[in-house]
Amino acid sequence: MSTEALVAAALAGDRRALARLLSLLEHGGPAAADALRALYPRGGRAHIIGITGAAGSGKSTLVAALARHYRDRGATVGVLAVDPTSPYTGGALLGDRVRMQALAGDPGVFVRSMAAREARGGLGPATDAACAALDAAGYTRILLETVGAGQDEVAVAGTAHTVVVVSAPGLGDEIQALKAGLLEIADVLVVNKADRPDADAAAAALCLLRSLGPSAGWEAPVVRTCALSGEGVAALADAIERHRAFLSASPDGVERARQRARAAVLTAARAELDRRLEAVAAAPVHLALWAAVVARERTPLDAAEALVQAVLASDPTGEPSA
Ligand SMILES: Nc1nc2c(ncn2[C@@H]2O[C@H](COP(=O)(O)OP(=O)(O)OP(=O)(O)O)[C@@H](O)[C@H]2O)c(=O)[nH]1
Ligand SMILES: [Mg+2]
Repeated sequence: MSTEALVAAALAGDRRALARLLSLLEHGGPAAADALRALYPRGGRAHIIGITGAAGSGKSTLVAALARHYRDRGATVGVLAVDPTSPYTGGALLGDRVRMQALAGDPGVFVRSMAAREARGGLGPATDAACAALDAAGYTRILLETVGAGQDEVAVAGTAHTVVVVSAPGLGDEIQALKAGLLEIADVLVVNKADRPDADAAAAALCLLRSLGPSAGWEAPVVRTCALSGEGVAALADAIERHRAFLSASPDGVERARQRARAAVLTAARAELDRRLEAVAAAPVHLALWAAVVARERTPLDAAEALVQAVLASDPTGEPSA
């Protein structure tokens, strides 16, 4: 099937074509670029919701619960689980198998895991491309789960319209979140596992931490959820919708769109530069360069400069130009 036909089939609702399209986008290269060119003008309607936070806080369970909630209200849902280390498989994809099984076979839900090895935070050009594909295919809510907490997780703000930072009582997450800069990117703060006795204390701690930060414009609400029972999930969805409304009605939304675009372009540019750098470095002509560094005739920094010059002189396929 040609790329054009694949895109057409995916947009017409063929799920297997969509799955193949996502693989093609993940793989990258000229076919992916062609596909994305066809997809991009068709998107812009989906609301992308980043779900991030500490490992084990219940992100996957919450994603499943949110997906169910959106389905009950007639919205179509795309789910992207991004794990930089271990690709999930089928049933193990989301924490709550039962909930996801209830969604399996529902044509209004499309679940995909991505083993985005290439980028910080597990997010890369392939993630942006996958969002664009799900968006163009008509999924109106895209849930993007990133794994673990850490500095890299901040990258989700470059892709998502609304960032939900999930913590749970007893994990010491409030402090961890602050350290990792997650508090700064949070549009909605969730204390999940609200069925636990120390949930109130965790929520109070988060409210306190939030009050220490800047509060111009949007102040992230703190929502308590129990993803297992579904309690609080409607309130979370409400908070997300309020943030969506806020974005569409304020200059912050315009600025944020610009920042997202910038992040997407820089992410893609970095990946492309890296690809071309690797291609150029693989040319035998550079063996002399490594040898010069071994012989201490050149510093790695000076050799790097020579390599950068070679990249700049190369054509986009990565071949050094004659
Ligand atoms: N008590 C309680 N347990 C929960 C709740 N939500 C999730 N869990 C449990 O917490 C554990 C971790 O849930 P996951 O949804 O896999 O958490 P996660 O944040 O996606 O985990 P990673 O993706 O590994 O970082 C599972 O055993 C869930 O059943 C909740 O609201 N209450
Ligand atoms: Mg998970």
